[in-house]
Amino acid sequence: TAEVMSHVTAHFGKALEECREESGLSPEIMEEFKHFWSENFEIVHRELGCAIICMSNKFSLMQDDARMHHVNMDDYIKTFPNGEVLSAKMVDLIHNCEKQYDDMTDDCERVVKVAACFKTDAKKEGIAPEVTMIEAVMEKY
Ligand code: B8M
Repeated sequence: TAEVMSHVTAHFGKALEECREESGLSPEIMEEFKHFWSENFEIVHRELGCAIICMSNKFSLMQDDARMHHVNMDDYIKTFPNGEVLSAKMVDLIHNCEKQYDDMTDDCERVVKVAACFKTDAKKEGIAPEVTMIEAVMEKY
């Protein structure tokens, strides 16, 4: 659900500042990770892909090939309130997007494509949170 996704995003987003330097993601491109879900934020910058890889590695959510670690992602989502209602769906959506861009060899470029695909599909499925929902739970993490 969108409510669960707001928790996942609020927690995951905390790793952004630790990853700014190595990813080269400037605050001009993305000020806070909650804007990932903003209607007017376009997921197009290679630096955002690099940042997502760096952030995912903080929580062991990716394999060495910069693809999602299915078991760890499932476990991670389940650590949030009602996470068990979102985990399988989210892993499925992300994996489906990964398959569409599997031929891309630049990890950062590929991950930003996968992330954009995931945002579109999560909206279609009605599990994309509003930025205000993320703001409401950010203080918990
Ligand atoms: C990575 C889980 C964090 C969930 C927070 C919300 C949105 C972040 C989206 C990135 C999804 C892209 C997953 C990367 C898979 C790379 O193949």
